[in-house]
Amino acid sequence: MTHCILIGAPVDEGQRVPGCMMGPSAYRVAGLGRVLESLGHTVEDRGDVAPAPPAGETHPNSAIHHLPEVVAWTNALSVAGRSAMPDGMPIFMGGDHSLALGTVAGVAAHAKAADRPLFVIWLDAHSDFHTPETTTSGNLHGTPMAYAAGRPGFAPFPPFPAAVPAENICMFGIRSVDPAEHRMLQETEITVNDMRVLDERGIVAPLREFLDRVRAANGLLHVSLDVDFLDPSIAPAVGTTVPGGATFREAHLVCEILHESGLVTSLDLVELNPFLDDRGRTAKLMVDLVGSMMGQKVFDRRTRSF
Ligand code: HAR
Ligand code: MN
Ligand code: MN
Ligand code: MN
Repeated sequence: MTHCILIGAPVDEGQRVPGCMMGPSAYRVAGLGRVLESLGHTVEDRGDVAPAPPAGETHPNSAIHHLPEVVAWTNALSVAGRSAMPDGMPIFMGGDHSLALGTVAGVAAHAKAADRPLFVIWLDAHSDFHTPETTTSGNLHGTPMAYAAGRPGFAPFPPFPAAVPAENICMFGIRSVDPAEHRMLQETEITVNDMRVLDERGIVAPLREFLDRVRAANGLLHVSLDVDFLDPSIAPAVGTTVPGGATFREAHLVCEILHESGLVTSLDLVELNPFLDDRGRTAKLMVDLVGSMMGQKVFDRRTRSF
């Protein structure tokens, strides 16, 4: 039984397709809390985080937009994440992926204080490994993984509390990487399980390899689940669809194995844009995936329900 702490992060400023601000409401409407309770967990909804007024930070890269807003979200979500960690498992309901600048920072600050290593699983079509200096789109949702890995070039943001070592980062589902990200990723030991790896090896072996390392190190494990990890045919409600994503069963299998591991300590749900959804189906799928990650079985022998 886990104490699940729902934290709304209606961040919309890290990209240019309005609607992610409706994400937290969509997760509540789709029954995220009810599903968690039905699995025997306790649920505390802390409402939506409210950032301080933006402070006016600037950056020489003129492509960047909404920098002060994203810095304000980063500060507020870092505080919310750090203070939730000792109480249970925070589930951050996004909001675009720039929210992870704050959530991973907060979780990393907690890990540092608890003297435990932090590991990150990034389930995404994108590597989100730009820095504010390298982004050409100016969309800061393309940067959180580089921030967490301690890449230089994040000057307008607060210093990252304790960089996540490259060996502790594992990406799945990757199929859209910009040239600058590709160059920087090649300099690191980050495990990039792109779709080719999943096609060839399947998702189980690479995931279990990583989870074994988390367990051996007694690590904390943050999972960041981007809607565009999923194939757009099953998850249309996202501003940056990329064909060739994870199937329904691949995604559930990842979540089921994560549950079995017992290792997940915090979770981001990001990039859901309910305005683009088809009668709530993407929101419902994301809620079902969280259900699998928290113990829902395909066939549960106890309840004999499918
Ligand atoms: N790499 C591209 C950019 O920086 C696309 C980033 C898209 N990121 C997300 N989250 N949708 O993964 O613009
Ligand atoms: Mn605006
Ligand atoms: Mn992303
Ligand atoms: Mn993405």
